[in-house]
Amino acid sequence: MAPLHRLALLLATMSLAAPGSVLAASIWSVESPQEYLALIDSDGDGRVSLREYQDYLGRSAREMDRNGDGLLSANELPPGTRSRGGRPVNLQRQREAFATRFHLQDRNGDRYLDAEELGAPPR
Ligand SMILES: [Ca+2]
Ligand SMILES: [Ca+2]
Repeated sequence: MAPLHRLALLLATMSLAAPGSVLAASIWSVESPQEYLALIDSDGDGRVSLREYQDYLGRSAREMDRNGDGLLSANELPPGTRSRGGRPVNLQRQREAFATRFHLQDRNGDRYLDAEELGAPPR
């Protein structure tokens, strides 16, 4: 598999419930890890911080949390999607899961992800 395919697969697998489907669509539209990095790198310094990573991956979930209680309940998820086991998606827990993934992807331990680290397969 090409690295980007693995990346898309990884992100689709790690994301919880509905936010993943939105994310997967945006991942498939980028051509290279460099483009993917540019999408996430909101301050434009050429590397992805944990904050940028969490903000990007959690963006669609935050938009869906209409009552702002930090949970995505069934009626806040798009029609046709279901949360795992019917339980609400906890956005804080989702952020923590993103952080765990971020640290795994940060192979050189400098607390930032470069394009190569972003495109690397999970270990
Ligand atoms: Ca950055
Ligand atoms: Ca790094």
